[in-house]
Amino acid sequence: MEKSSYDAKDITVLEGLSAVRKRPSMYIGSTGSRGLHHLIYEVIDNSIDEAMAGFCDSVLVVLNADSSVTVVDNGRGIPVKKVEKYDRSAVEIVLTKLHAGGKFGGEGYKVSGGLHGVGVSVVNALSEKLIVEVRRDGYVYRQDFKRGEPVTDLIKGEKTSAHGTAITFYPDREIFEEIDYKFEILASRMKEMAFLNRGLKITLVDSREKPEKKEVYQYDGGIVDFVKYLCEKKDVLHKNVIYFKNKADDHEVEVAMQYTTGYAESIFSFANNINTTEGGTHLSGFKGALTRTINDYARNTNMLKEKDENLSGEDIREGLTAIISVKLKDPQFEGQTKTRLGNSEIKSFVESTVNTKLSEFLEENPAIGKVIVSKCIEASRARAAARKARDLTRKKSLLESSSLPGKLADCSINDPKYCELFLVEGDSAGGSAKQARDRRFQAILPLRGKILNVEKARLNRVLSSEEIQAIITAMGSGIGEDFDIKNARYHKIIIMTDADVDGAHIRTLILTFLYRYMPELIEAGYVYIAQPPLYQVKNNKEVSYAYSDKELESLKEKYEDKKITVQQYKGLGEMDPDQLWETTMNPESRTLLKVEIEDKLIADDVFSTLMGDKVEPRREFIEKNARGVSFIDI
Ligand code: 0RA
Repeated sequence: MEKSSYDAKDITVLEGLSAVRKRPSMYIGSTGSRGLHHLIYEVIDNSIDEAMAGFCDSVLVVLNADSSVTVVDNGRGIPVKKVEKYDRSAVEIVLTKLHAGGKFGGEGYKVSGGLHGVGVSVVNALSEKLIVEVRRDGYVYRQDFKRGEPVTDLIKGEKTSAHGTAITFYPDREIFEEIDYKFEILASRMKEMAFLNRGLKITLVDSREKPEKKEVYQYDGGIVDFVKYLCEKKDVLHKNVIYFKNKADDHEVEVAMQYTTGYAESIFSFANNINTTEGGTHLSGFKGALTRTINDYARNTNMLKEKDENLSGEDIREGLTAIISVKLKDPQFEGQTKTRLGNSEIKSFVESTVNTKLSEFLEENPAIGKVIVSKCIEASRARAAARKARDLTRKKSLLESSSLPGKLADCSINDPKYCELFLVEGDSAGGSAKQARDRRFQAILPLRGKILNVEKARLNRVLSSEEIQAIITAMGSGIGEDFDIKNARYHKIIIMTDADVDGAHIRTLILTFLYRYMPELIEAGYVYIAQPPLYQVKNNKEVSYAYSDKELESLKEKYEDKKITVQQYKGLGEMDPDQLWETTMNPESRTLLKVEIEDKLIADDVFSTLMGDKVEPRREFIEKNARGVSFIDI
């Protein structure tokens, strides 16, 4: 009989873990690197929940040499008693039933219900092997699983007075494309978790390396230490971080903030330790209260006169680094990536907390109040000047028939979906690219020399830079408050610079500008980096290209006994247009690197380190990352 629709039997089957193995991406997002790391977060989140509930102060994460991962905590341990309804231990239920964890957990705040929120059973389903060890009620208990199915009972072992859970899992090679954990990605997340849970000790060990690598994160200052850390590479406007917290029955809030002399707004919000990158009620409560409190204070102290307009939210947030962390019993996550907090009660709670506590702080610290308000007023003046300049350019564009930059060689197709804009370093490479391109859908904008470092400049100066103006008008999508992605004239913007130090610098300058002023382009996946070859290898008439030293080595091996000539390309200009087309621009044969923001916090940090005022952190960063990892891999 042919089956055309699901019946009741199918649905009960789907409740088990086989559904997870059939469609892993539905549960963990992907079976690539992100999904793989997701498994680790899922397990850790359960340990963090124990910490938030006050039962756990230490978590150990070990990346084992055999590609397994062990997570150990000193929480209560998963309950070992039999659950009557299923006639199995709670341990087994938690590890084999979807969403079972919460059912035994009681009242506390939870990370594990949030972004990841699928439960350790999903990790079990996607693991070749998983071993759980529980220390609880005086004994050690152990159970083994294979691809989500128990292969032993829960076995009671030796006596112990300790308590906690240890889970070791082997991600399934049938499911994951590649099993390669990235220490730095895990490290930054563990660090974040430690900042958000004051006092919690998180240890990350990489046993794949000899000697093994070990880092310990533990911050007695909590999010105050977080803000200090984020500001380490910036010049601050006042010495101490401003901090306040407030608690009610079902929720609590903590805010830490510090003004820097810079121009970027670096505010990060969290709900139950989940980075709410889409913001939400807690963030808008904070922003509203901040704007109101600073304006009130500025008026009360007569720094804003009666005739003056109010300072805008943007003026007030310029140069501000802040962490807003709320914890709530019943978080509602909304938005495309489920990272926007929806609970409406939180907005007024955060608002009234910030209104009260920040005005108190300003009253008690008038010297700090003064430098902050002065900075905001300065920002407001600069913004007014920028607006004037922009209004002028807008008028100009109405008057002139073509307002596109003169240096732009535009493409002939009008549909942005198919159009590509190449930002090319230097006029000579720009010339080759213009000859090489397919003019139907590829536009070329040559940029002269180093563009302005926007990390060190305010909007009005940014807007008066000729090269940046050219990028803005060519893209057509506006900037800052005027930005609208719907007006983008190209859906691919491709940065094409030389494969040398200068090229890397120019690429970083362009990325800094895009990240700070048009982050939506990056988020939409419109920004790419061209990959020109580093070498040309010739054997008689056969020409091949190497895009890395490794590729060069394997080409040399391939032609082991034959005569070859190797030409190293120092710049795009050394390639003739045909070669440039074939190796770097032709969609059929090129590779492009898509720029993605894995974590805004890391990105913010990287840009302020690389492009900010302080020299020492930059040197350290470059020394640490110069080999292998490149800073565009964020
Ligand atoms: C269910 C209920 C309780 C704790 C846990 C699960 C739990 C799960 C994991 C996973 C890793 N570490 C964990 N720690 C605890 C509550 C236990 C109680 O009420 O005593």
